[in-house]
Amino acid sequence: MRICLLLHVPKHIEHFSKFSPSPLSMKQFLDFGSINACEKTSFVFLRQELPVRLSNIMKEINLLPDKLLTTSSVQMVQSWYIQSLMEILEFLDQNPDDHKVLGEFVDALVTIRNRHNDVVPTMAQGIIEYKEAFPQDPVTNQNIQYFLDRFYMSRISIRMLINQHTLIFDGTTNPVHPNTIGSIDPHCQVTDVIQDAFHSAKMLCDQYYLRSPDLVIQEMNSKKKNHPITIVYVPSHLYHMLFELFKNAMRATIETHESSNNLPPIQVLVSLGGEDMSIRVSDKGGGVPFRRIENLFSYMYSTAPAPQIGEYTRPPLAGFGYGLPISRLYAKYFQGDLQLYSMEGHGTDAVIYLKALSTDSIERLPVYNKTALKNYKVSQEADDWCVPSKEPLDLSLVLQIFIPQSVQACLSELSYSDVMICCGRWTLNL
Ligand code: W6P
Repeated sequence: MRICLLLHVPKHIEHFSKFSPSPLSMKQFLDFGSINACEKTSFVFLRQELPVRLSNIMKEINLLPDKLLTTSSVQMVQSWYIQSLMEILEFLDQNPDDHKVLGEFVDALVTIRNRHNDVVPTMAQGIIEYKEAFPQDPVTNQNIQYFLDRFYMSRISIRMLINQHTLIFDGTTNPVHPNTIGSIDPHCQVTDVIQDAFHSAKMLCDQYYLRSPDLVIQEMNSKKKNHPITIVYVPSHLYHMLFELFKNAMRATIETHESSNNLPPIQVLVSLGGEDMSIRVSDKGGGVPFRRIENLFSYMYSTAPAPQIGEYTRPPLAGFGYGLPISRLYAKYFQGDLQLYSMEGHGTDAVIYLKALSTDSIERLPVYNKTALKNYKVSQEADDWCVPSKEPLDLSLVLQIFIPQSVQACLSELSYSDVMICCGRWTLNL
């Protein structure tokens, strides 16, 4: 059976990748967990939808440049995807009315989730291997960014589906949060999550720097004045984003006020409008030059071999690993975003934008199609913007000419180093 399946995996990937993933809304997620929650409906949906999401992203893994695809790390990740796909396909011909089948499906999902626990560090290792083997390869930061944003978004969505099914249908209620539906809190108190995340970051910060800035929270509820702001959301996702932002804000605050006795607090503003629920985290940590902001979200530039942790060295509080790019994916997953506004010399505002209405919170999923395919064709062509040069042109040496055919013959008489040909958009330096 297994060998037979393995042989047919490429065919199954072809088949299921022809379907687009079906994005679910918060409401649909909640319906799966409501009173008339139907494990059978969820099972029948997932045994189709999980292969669709897996196959769509497996097609994109296959488009990675060979030199990256053949690293042992990426090969390992790919084998996990093939194994998990096969295990779900086993359920296609099974009876949804059989309780034993439903139980085995939950077990299979738990096994799959555990198998993929280390995908992020393993992919990072693949990038390191690749950077070491081919330091000057044309596969750019841009290509890697494009793939990993889609790959990790797909992973977030698949784990969300698995978590919902296993949490809702394991027959217990969450003893700490009895009102959650799987991992979703229909009344997620934003300020509570902010305080939790701040507290955790503060513990790390105190451990590392022996001090930490304070927190000041302000709420603006334009819908219901002076009422605590709540949203329908996945508290663990919100926590992940805030924890990351707080670590960065604390590190910046402390490192720019090293010689000062008091630290400016980290200020948080939570604002609820008709469409958005926004959270701004402000620090006075000296800011980041505008040019470097994009790099903070780059997988390529933030992939460095893990620092060797010795007796006298500790991992830094923030600024290594994939914290920020993956936090932004969590925000985008339900149609939100995460942006940084920094003023070098002063500080940084990080803003999380989330949808205020659960009807707008719909999964944002990558789909494999021709447009995606185009993005994997590495362009060898020159950029359509000039590369800024630090040396100013010595205009006295430049003879500008527009060259009619008749004059071209004369060109051979000139010294080429003195000639710049301007022709439409193009400038040719000879
Ligand atoms: C900084 C850099 C940064 C990244 C993310 C969040 C806050 C901050 N502050 O200086």
